[in-house]
Amino acid sequence: MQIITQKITPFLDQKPGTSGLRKPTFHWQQEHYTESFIQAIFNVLGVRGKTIVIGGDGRYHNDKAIEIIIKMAVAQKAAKLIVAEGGLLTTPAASHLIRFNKADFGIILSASHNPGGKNGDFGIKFNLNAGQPAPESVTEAVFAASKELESYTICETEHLPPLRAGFYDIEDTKMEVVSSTADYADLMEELFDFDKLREFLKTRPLVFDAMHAATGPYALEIFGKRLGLDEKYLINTIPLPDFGAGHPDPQPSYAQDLNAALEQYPEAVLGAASDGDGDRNMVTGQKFFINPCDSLAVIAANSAHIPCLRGLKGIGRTMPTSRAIDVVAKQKGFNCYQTPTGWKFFGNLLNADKIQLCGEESFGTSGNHIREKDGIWAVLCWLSILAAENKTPAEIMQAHWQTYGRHHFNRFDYEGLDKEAASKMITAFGEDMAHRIGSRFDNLTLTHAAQFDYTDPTNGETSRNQGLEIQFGEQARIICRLSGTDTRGATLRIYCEYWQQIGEHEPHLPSTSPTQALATIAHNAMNISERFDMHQPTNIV
Ligand code: VG1
Ligand code: CO
Repeated sequence: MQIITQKITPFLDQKPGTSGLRKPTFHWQQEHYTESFIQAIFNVLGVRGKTIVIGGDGRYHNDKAIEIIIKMAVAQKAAKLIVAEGGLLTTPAASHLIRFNKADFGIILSASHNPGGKNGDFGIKFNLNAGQPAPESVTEAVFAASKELESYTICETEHLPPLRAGFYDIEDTKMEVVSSTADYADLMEELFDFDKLREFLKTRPLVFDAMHAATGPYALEIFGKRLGLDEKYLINTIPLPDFGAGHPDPQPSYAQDLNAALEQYPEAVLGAASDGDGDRNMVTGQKFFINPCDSLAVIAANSAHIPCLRGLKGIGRTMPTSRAIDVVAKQKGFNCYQTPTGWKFFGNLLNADKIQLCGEESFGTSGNHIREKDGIWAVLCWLSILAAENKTPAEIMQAHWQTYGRHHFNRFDYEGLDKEAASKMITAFGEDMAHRIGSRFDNLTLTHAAQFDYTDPTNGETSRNQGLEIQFGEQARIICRLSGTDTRGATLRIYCEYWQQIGEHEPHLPSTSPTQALATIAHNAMNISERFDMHQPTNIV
């Protein structure tokens, strides 16, 4: 097998964002581009003698990228490659495989919920040996390495083994192709009471939309085979390179198929969907959407019903995620940590056993069984709660709000902005608000306005400027930050949270959303209409 060292002119734009490096697919298809990023990862994490997990969400360019990684790892004498069958692996399953096999690191091919295909996006993330997404110090080192890269090393061969389960030798490197679903499904079976859930699903089925993404085979294995759910309730389970031309983003705007299935099967009590790489989850009752912040709070409040969460001591949420879970933590005596956006910030807290449950407003929830968010795990948590409480999701939510109050929450996204202009606008807004502490806005008093800086309590590493946080005491918050996952122009995210006490005598919800009033304050204060000629957000979640 011939080994080639290919000289290149370094690429200067391989800076990982919130979750790996994401770019339009055609960008990755440039000559040497994918190879450059892989070499930068290898240069930082090492490759000779290492064990590496490889898999992806099946989107267009998945196969090509896997082929490149295998050829480069073999040329650079990796000891062992653990590759998913067909190259298909969800992000949570990848995290598990790394831990289960004590691998040195993993490379996950995914742009998550971004659309795929030739005209969509592709991405690469890399996770360390506890299964956690590389922290900022490592992603920064990879970026630095990529900017100085002068060559990469790869072997030339037309004869790689097929991605079918089995053991293979390629030169000095061992390659094991593993079932992508079996180990993960076994883990879920250890964490939950499958007998109880099987019984429950007999009369109160779940409808699950895999959105033609990586979770399809897992849903069939876990909900179908192991929990006995009729497969008619599992929709869009065939992974497709372009997700069936859909948007594999589990949120109300893309829930048409799920809603139609829930209507078709009125006996279903829970609806759920997951994203391209299976780490996100949306849960819903019949005509009753559950906000991810509420979902996290409900899971914490009902952790006694969830076998793997018994003994919960600490929880984590990202800063923009609503404080609904803080109220639960306070009442139940759990420690509560607030981290910047992105799962990578939970890794050290989980490793240090400071938290056993964590989540993000962006439909991410997980525990300490792995180091990634986990869509199917969250659905199994909800099924466990429903099976124990014998209530509908709407009844569970209502009861929760009565006990803890309700944190209304919405995210208002403005897409396609000029990055520098948007960034300056947030800074100016922050400075203006900081001068107005104590002022009244409608019936709210401004108490705090500053960028969120985070110091990791396990190692003292600091991450600055992680979003502008504007507080109106315990009552409300507005948070502004720019997305770190977009691939075409900047996206401004405005997160609004408003707490409402729901007494026994006022169980009905207000007809208008109080978060809209907060969004209007931010929109007007930043003068978005004039500055960007945008009179309303592109999307409200
Ligand atoms: C978004 C979400 C963030 C999430 C990240 C990766 O990042 O807001 O909460 O961790 O996506 O999720 P940003 O920077 O665009 O706001 V995934 O499922 O796309 O890996
Ligand atoms: Co994802």
